[in-house]
Amino acid sequence: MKHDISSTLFAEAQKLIPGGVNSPVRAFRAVGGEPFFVQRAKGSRLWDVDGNEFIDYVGSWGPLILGHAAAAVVKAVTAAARDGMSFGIPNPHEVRLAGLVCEAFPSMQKVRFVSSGTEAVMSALRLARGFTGRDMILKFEGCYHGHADSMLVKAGSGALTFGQPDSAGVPADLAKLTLTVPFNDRVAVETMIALHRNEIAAVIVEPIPANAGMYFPKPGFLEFLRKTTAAHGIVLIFDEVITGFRVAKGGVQELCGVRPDLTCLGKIIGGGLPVGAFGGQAQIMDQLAPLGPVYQAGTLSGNPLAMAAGVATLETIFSKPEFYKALNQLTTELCEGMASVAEAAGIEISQSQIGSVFCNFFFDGPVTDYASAKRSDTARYGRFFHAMMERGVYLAPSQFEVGFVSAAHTPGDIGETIRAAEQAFKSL
Ligand code: KE4
Repeated sequence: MKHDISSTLFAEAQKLIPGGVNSPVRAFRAVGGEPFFVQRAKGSRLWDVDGNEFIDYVGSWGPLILGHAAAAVVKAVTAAARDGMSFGIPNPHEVRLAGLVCEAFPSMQKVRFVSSGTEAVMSALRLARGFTGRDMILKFEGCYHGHADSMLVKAGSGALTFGQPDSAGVPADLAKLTLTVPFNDRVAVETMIALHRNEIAAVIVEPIPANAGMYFPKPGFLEFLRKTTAAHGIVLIFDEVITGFRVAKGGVQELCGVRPDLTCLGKIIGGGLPVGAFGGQAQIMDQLAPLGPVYQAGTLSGNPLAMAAGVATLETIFSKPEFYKALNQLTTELCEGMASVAEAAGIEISQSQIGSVFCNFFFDGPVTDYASAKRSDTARYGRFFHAMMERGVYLAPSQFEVGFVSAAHTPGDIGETIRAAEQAFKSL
């Protein structure tokens, strides 16, 4: 595969940008080799600067549920841009997007927009601390909630990919305020809450962890978290940055019926532009400045172009009653096909899928938590990743990320991917 121009660009990038990338996982360190540079993308496809074409299952890590350069989104952003790029004063688009988000998430009586998932989580944690007057946060090993200091403790995603569950630069005194327990472990949660009675401000969880690959809550676990946090005056935060508008219009909380106190969103609600959001009960949200004592702000929060992209994305989804059924069915066909060809090639994988999110662990047992996910054969995953790239399919450049199917993917894409996987598995 021709890679000259990407390689030249990467050499130049490394002189100017640490690691040559603006986010670590993009450096391909987990799978080896060098990243390609994208020239353009449309629908389910990416073209790199050397002219190679790929079926894309990363989709910018989740935002592009409609596919790349979706017509409705491009039209909305272009029109918004003609009216000005940013105002730093309220604009109609942010009110419209707030309405769509709160319609889809009944637990969100109010919402505030920010510019990334990290910023949404950071703000939600400060809000929970301000609302409760408590300092500690309880999270789950392997869950990733962005790179705010408090969250880089036994984190997933890039932090896990680099085998550095704890990041340098996070003050020990701050890290002490973040408690971590194994996901799905009720006893550990109850023990930690008993040990730190009246000290824990919030429990934050990815209701379906998707940053150490993907695994699922045991039946009743989320309901247990809801009941236990409510009993102890602890704010329950669902980090639905990945799952919001992805696994269902109303995220995991729509599927399981558990209502958190606060929810963090990102990715899809920005349609590919920088957006995050956090929201929940009005009595908590109204603690935020300018109403209350919890300060939170942002120059580009509610940016009209990002809001317009989010509105166009959500309105497109809302306009199609069968949107998720069709998308999820196509993803199931992909997963079943990949599992079948892996088995035929004698390759053991442990596959997880919900909606249009999937993960193929190179591991011969069930993956039910962070510990089992970490036992995956990451070297074999790396070889599979490159074998698929050679055959025109771009998967996540890390075993500890997930894949996404978009509404732009076609049955033809799925068939082509399964045929590529058949050859790739045989080559391992
Ligand atoms: P951002 O700050 O990257 O917009 O969102 C942080 C975040 C928060 N919560 C969850 C559940 C997330 O998955 C993320 C970010 N996801 C990663 C991919 N697993 C972003 C990709 C990257 O770091 O480059």
